Amino acid sequence: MPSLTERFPRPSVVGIVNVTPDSFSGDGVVDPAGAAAQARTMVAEGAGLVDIGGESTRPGSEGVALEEELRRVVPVLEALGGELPVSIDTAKSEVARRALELGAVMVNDVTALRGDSELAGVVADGGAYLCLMHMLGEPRTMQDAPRYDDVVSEVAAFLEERLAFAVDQGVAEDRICLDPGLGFGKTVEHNLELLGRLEELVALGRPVLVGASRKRFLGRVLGDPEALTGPVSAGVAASVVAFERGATLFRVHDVREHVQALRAAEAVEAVAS
Ligand code: HH2
Repeated sequence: MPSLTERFPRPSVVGIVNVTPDSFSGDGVVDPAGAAAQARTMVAEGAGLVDIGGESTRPGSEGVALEEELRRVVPVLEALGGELPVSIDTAKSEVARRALELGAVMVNDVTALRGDSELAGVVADGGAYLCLMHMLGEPRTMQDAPRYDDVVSEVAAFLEERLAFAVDQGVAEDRICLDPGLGFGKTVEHNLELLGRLEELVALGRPVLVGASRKRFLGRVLGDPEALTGPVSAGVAASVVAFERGATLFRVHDVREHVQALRAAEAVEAVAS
């Protein structure tokens, strides 16, 4: 199996397919045929991967039971029949195991292998790619006054430790990417600092995935202190900023806009380097 960078070269766009009734951006689709159609459209628009999730992790959310999460995502994976490159957005080993059996190639775990003790083994045995994300606290309470002394060095230290853990558990290092977890236990300033100093995470030596798309900090930057989402345009800007600082993967709701913007940014980089 190729390394993550060979399979998903910089920049690669990851399209978000939320099979949920309660995702923060209101984009959730609950019928399997609709979700599968959305995934196909995203790949046709240039996504290198689609990230399918059956549990919202928006601030304040409670999580869903295993049976319900399986009931949401398995029919979508079955409808796709292994024909698209799929990542499964889950912290549960049983959901990951079923998804890998049904053709998924990556596990995107927002708990960075701190939740389900069997998940690392499922990823290692399945030879899957893995995304390790930073989160302070848990979704229910993570936005209650998050504090860091230096957010970037603390996130970097966390990701370095989780990377070592995953490798120790048998996951091949060249299949792992790292994610600062924008919006997961972070103030607006923390998110901006992570984006602005992203090189410090890229320096850890693994591809970095960034998920700024539609997140509330973008709406708040634009002057609405109560915003629960941000506009597509600000998300595209955040992705381009992250690309310029070395990010490889971009987890987004609006694939076409990101593919176009990143192509332009790539063209600039190609002549300027
Ligand atoms: N963000 C969300 C969910 N999963 N995974 C990674 N690796 N990085 C992220 O930034 C990330 C993620 C939240 O966005 P979304 O899936 O659109 O919303 P919800 O969790 O409410 O379904």
